[in-house]
Amino acid sequence: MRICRFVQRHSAVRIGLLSGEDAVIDLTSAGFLTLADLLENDDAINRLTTLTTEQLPRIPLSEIRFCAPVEHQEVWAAGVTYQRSKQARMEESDFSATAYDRVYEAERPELFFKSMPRKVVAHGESVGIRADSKWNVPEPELALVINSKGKIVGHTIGNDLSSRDIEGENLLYLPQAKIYDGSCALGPCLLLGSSEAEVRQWSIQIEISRSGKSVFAGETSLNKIKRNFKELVDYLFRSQTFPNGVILLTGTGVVPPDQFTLEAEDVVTITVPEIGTLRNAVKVV
Ligand code: DO4
Ligand code: MG
Repeated sequence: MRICRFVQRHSAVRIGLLSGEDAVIDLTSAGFLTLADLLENDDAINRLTTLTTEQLPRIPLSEIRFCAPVEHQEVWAAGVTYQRSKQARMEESDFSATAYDRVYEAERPELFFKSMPRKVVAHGESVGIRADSKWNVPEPELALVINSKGKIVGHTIGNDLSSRDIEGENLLYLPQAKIYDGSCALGPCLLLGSSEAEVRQWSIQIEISRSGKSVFAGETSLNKIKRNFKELVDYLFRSQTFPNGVILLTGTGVVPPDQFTLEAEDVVTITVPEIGTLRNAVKVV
């Protein structure tokens, strides 16, 4: 079941159930007013599973705009969870190489704050690259959707945009490399109910195009994530509560070549076939 937040023309934000590849069923008239209703409440999910949708409005996707699939959840991210990410970070900085090497092997994962919900960019909106950075990259990542009880209730697609020169200059600059306007995109929807074993059989793909031509494409299996999802969630919830739930990006396993940097008007397309496609143009912020 894939659910989303959307607007139709000037409507208020509504909750939708994606139907096939071309339409959304408006769940608002069936009493589903927020994502939180569904994520926090097993009964609501059961109700959704048995819902008869024939009487509900069915709207073509061409008539809606997706909103980011977050309401009040903070967004956090795990780092250096793939061998490829560890290798790329060690190459980007002599200064920080040992830190990345150590955290990959350490018991405690790297977890960092990524975004306030109101700053998250939706499918179809523009993501940002920093004006004071010369080396900006997208990071295509699986995102875990976790409710306030620490249960993984869904998955979505994330882009953890990063400034690699700022990150590489000094590890203490990590928040500036990772958090700025437009640096986090999520969407287009949430897929409810898949187990970790199922998700690990999927892959995540990225394509970056410039003036209509592909300038980078890559793909990785989600099974290459070194740590299991429960371990990441357990660490995130240590000494910390999330009354509205939380989204956790699980790290990147696809890194463009070192000469590559994003430019304004590039288009970044990230796909997990089982979830959908998150596409965003790039602007300088
Ligand atoms: O510490 C660097 C960030 C790592 C990261 O974002 C990733 O591996 O995806
Ligand atoms: Mg990342």
